[in-house]
Amino acid sequence: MKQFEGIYPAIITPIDEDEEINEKALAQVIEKTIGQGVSGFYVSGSTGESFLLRDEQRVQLIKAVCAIVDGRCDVIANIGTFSTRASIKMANAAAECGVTAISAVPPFYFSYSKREIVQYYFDIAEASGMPVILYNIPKMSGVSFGTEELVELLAHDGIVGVKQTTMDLMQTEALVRTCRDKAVFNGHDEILLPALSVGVRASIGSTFSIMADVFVQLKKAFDAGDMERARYLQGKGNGMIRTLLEIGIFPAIKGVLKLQGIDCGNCIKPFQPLRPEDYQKLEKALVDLYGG
Ligand code: HMN
Repeated sequence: MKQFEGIYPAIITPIDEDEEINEKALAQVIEKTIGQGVSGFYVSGSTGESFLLRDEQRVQLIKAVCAIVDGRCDVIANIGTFSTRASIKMANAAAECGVTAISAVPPFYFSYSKREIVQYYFDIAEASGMPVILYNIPKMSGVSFGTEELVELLAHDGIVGVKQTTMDLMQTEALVRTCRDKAVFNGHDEILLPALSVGVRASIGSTFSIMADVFVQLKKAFDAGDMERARYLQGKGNGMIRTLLEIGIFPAIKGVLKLQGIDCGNCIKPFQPLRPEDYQKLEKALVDLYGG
């Protein structure tokens, strides 16, 4: 079974003034982060504003990322949407684009039963034949998976891993220990070091688009047993994350990319453009992170 290891930016979706995908800026973000040593990309996720994109834009995005990456690293596409049938359609389209694996946010809004959610994942895995990575993000999806439920899902041959966007490290530790042949991804960048300490080997995160180098180095330091340096780097990254969260994580990430010379536009409305005072805070956070 494929081993996933390393840093995976949950990539933003650059857009122009008409809210259409800007593939040139997408390529710039991908090249910058590949140069910093990432292991792959998570595309069309929350950071990618997937639920604000039209279906054909999501497919365009996945196709563009696969073409730009061109086999140099992994591409994982979140294909989750509101119905099983629509998710399978998106999964098949992603497979045709050449993704390494698919991932799916649990179906939300209608408060489905656990039985319905489990079946949703089994149906996607079986119909698409693609390796599936579960997407555990209770804060945004409103779906709270219990540990036993995740273990049951991970026992399915087609389900190869889970992305843990949760602060529940006790659950993450249990999954790493119990599901040894499956990939458990950390999903909160601000706890990468604690997640590594419970045995996690890969991390998907939105802030890696702007500072992948910090987290690539952090993991290297951890692997080399240099905890002092790993803690230092986690602290550096967290300084920036604090500012991003204060401003609004997704618009703020696009703001930092603009300051770094890659104009990815604003986030799709109803997200609002950043204000001059937001840029001032981001400029300061960048100086604190990388120096002036
Ligand atoms: C995605 O689907 O885009 C991501 O994987 C989301 C990712 O897990 C981020 N989670 C949220 O934004 C809720 C984190 O990278 C997060 O932005 C970061 O840890 C700061 O809290």
